[in-house]
Amino acid sequence: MANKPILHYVNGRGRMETIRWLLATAGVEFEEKFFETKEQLQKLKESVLLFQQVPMVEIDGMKLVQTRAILHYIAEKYNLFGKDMKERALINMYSEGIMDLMELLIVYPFLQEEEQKKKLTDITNITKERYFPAFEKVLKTHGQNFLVGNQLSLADVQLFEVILMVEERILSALSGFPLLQAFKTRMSNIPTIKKFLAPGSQRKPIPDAKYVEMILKIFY
Ligand code: GSN
Repeated sequence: MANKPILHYVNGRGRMETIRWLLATAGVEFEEKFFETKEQLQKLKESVLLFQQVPMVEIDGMKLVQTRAILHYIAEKYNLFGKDMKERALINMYSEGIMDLMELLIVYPFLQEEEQKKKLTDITNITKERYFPAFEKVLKTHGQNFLVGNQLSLADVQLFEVILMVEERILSALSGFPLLQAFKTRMSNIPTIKKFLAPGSQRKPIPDAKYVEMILKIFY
């Protein structure tokens, strides 16, 4: 049997969390190697990180860096990347939009308290006026269960992840988006996703002050 992928990152969400989500959804078991100090990261940089950056995933004999490259490889390998070029273009387009929104939520915990207040208003507005209406419209237009080709893809996994991320910060974010609410319920009921959502999985918790401190200590 092939070796399990090994994920090299800190013990927190950051840019690795979507990779965890994708593997978990595909039903792929993975190992994690966490670094906790600047020195441990430095060692990795000097040995295996092509651009001296994480996330890094050891998979199928490769040491892959660059989040998108990793996501695309896993999506392709596990049939979560559409069935032709056009479907892939749509999946990439949706995925990039979701990542733009995700980036705002990833950065949010690192802001000062005053900045956070303003940023939360910005995130609320952009979510409710740009991103959620866009995906509600996609689902409405084709009337299917998933974003592309009536089949689960990378874009669905990311949309589901970002919905949960937004709801952690803005409780009523999905109100007024009935198709996204139904999408969320459908996704939650996929057995591999259900398992990842359950306590004890490799899913990482919402970033707290301790996480922020750890990241600042290691990376800065
Ligand atoms: O998407 C990617 O994987 C890259 N385009 C960016 C990765 C990145 O910025 N990694 C940072 C940590 S922030 N999130 O994981 C990193 O490894 N910084 C160390 C450094 O010296 O640049």
